[in-house]
Amino acid sequence: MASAPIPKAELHLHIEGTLEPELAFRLAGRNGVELRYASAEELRDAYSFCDLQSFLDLYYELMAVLRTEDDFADLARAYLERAAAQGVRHAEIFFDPQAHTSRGVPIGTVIGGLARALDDSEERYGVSTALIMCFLRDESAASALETLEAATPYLDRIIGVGLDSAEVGNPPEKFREVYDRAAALGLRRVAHAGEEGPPQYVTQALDLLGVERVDHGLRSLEDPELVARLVRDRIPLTVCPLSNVRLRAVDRLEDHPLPRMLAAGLLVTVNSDDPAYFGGYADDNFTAVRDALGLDDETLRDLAANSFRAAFLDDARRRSYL
Ligand code: ES4
Ligand code: ZN
Repeated sequence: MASAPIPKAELHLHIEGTLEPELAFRLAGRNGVELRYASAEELRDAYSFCDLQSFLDLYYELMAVLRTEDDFADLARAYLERAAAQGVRHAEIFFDPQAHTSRGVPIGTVIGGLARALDDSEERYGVSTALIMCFLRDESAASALETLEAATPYLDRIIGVGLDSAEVGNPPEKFREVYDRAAALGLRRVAHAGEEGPPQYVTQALDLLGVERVDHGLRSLEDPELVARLVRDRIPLTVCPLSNVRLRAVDRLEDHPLPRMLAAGLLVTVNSDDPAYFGGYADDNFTAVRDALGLDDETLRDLAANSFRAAFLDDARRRSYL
């Protein structure tokens, strides 16, 4: 029998990216939403992407099936159950409120449904959780600010803010004011940067948005001064290996820069991003990099320990996981 998956924290996970085709069809049926695919199998066959945008187009299209609190609770429960089976003990979960409010789904429905699933997650699945609200960077800063204001009644449910969607042409500086406001509200700050965008976007996220963690950050490797800074300041990078291959940021898993990142002394974690679309959940990513890159057990243990080091946990809890 295979050994139990190594205990880990998941720090880069879009809850909308955990929508499996079968659940998409079940929710479509329940809500009377038409999908332009005949079956879950046909939909799964469409999961072939050439870049970030080609994925985002399908990702946003399928969100049409998410309409009620029950839908968001069912989505999150399905994820948490899978995460637990993959050794995840703590999950910091991204969600994209604007992708729902723009379709007429109130932010309270989104957060209320997710919160219902997260509330009994420790008891049911043994997974502690936190929610990170992401702004869509291809929408305006004004829309992000409105979203932040709309979320104020729910801030006790949200640990921090993030920045996702189409990166190139939407630099961090666009959201400086939004992040200042988030900081004033006591929220933690992270941002996707250096996935498809240049290393300057990583630097901007640090300097202008005050992020404590960088999501992806792969292209940081092109700037040695930036790497030195990330190492010195112990800024975690939440790397998503299967995502990087599926979205063609990296040609083959065998060529993934993860070993170079570790050798440089970066605080790297391994995560699943949008696991329903990219072919694997948290431990699937660990297993894939182990096999493709020949990582030894000690390196895998370091990666898992990094996930708890990089998590927004209080020290007592962090110690209990490490
Ligand atoms: C995303 Cl892989 C990725 N990159 C940027 N934004 C996203 N939203 C969901 N997945
Ligand atoms: Zn992501």
